[in-house]
Amino acid sequence: MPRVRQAVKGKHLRRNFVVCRDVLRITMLYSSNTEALPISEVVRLSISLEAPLAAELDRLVDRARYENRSEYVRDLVRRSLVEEEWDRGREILGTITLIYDHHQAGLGDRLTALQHEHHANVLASTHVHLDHHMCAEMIMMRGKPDVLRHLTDGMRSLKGVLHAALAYSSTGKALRKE
Ligand code: NI
Repeated sequence: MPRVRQAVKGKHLRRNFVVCRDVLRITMLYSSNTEALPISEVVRLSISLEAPLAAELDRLVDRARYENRSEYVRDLVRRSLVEEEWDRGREILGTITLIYDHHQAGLGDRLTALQHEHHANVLASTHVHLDHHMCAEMIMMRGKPDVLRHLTDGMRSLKGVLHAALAYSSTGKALRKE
């Protein structure tokens, strides 16, 4: 009986393998039709840090609830890549968060007009009514860093806008080169 079970289990495993192989083949074909994703090779690095700095690293890893140092360092590198994209003026992704008083005369129309002027950059926006007076709006944008900064500054300077923050992110192109 154990032998039969073993055989069934083996067949089951083989079937799973075939399915996995087919999925892999489909994925590879799909990738070759778009942009091929390189299969990442993991490189082991050894770095030297002074003891206090190493302790700080471990504290940061713990505080950010990473599984290990490698995960933390990977994200540090990715964060630097995103910063580099912004510094070099590449096409990036950014989200503007606005807090404003909608009772301010004409403000809603001005904010809408600014977004229409940048319609090619605006991907989506979300409006939340915080209370009787205050509104929050999140505007997801794609474009050159200067354009997004200029738009954020333009919105911040409007009377009634109490906070305008631009969160930096990436289209992901630079991050995919792993
Ligand atoms: Ni509102």
